[in-house]
Amino acid sequence: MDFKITEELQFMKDSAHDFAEKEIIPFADKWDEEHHFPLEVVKKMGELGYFGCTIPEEYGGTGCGYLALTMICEEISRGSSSVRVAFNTQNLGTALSILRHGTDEQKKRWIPELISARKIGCFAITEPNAGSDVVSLKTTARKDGDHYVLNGGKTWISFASKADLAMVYAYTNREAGAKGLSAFVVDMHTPGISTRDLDKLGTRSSPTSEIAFEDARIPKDALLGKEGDGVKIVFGSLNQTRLSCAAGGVGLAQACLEAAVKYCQERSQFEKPVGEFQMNQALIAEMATDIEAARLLTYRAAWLKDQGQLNNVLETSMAKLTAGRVVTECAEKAMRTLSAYGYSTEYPVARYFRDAILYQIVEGTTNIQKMIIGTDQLGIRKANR
Ligand code: GRA
Repeated sequence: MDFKITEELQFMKDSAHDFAEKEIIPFADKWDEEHHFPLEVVKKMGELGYFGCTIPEEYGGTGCGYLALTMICEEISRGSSSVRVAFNTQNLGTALSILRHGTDEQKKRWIPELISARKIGCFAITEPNAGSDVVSLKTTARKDGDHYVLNGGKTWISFASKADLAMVYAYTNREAGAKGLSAFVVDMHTPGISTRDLDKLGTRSSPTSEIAFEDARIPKDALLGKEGDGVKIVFGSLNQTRLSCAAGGVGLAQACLEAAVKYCQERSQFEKPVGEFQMNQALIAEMATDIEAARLLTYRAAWLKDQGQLNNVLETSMAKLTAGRVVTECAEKAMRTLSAYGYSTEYPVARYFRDAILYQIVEGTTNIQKMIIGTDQLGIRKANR
């Protein structure tokens, strides 16, 4: 077992750390307050190759791997959990699915645009009545000559209102059950597609929207893979997008720890720094230890993917479950450490607190991760299929 991080990986992590310090952290609270989507920063990240780690050079990527992406994603999320979402919209939930299931022509056409962030992506799975239960989604794609006609509605879709391209999951054959689900790469500027932004508690500089498809005609070459491949593509994709959530949770938890440590060192009460009090020391110790455990699970899930095990649903769910728990606990502990200053919107801890709970909701709730892991361990349904 080799826990050593290579010099190359450490360099990439440090560079992303510096990028977040300069380009994200000074502005993140203001963006959050104004619900501003920092498109220019996402584009810079694209230019720097942050979204190309899992994509080979022939399609414009760097090919440096899942662990590299995880470490970069962690550092970006330490700066702004909202900006972290771009790893999924530009790569893991879009470009990567095209790489795994698309034709050479589709790969050449869409992947370089997405990973460079010249085009903004999104992926549309969730619907008002289909959240945890993915296969119950209702959107349809009816074949009509050289086109498919999309009808239905999606909700809680990150970046949808800013997106040029969307991975859309829709039924081409409702009677066939899960085998009738298909995946499409859709031009979001197609007539018949509209979006409406939703307001939310946190992650406010990442826009989240509803999408309506009303007789939206998309060309037949928008189909990814074959008709009926949708289930394979969507579950294969969720197992990669969950990695960015695990990394994002770790990064945000790290920000919580750092804020608590700084406060403990700077704030004095009863004539000594509050870090001298054992109850605060206990909080810091718990946070640091839990974060390291979540980080190790996350790096291991990424490392397995680098070994070619992209279907490591069990290990990825364990990492996501743990990171989701740890980040919410760390946000609460940071809040307790800073108390009134944590609650004040003048410090980022209030933002961390609002952003943290998302990691128990997105990409499969905490209960869904427990279901995946529990049913695997009980021999009911193997997670790594
Ligand atoms: O045999 P079949 O033809 O009926 O197919 C079944 C199965 O073989 C079908 O799916 C197939 N399947 C898979 N195929 C390939 C299942 N898993 C895989 C796989 N890994 N690879 C139905 O399977 P099932 O076992 O009966 O599944 P289920 O009981 O219907 O549901 C399973 C489960 C609950 C785990 C699943 O639906 C699930 O993961 N739900 C959570 C949904 C989720 O994660 N949504 C996230 C939305 S996107 C998002 O949050 C964006 C956030 C952006 C950001 O912040 O990053």
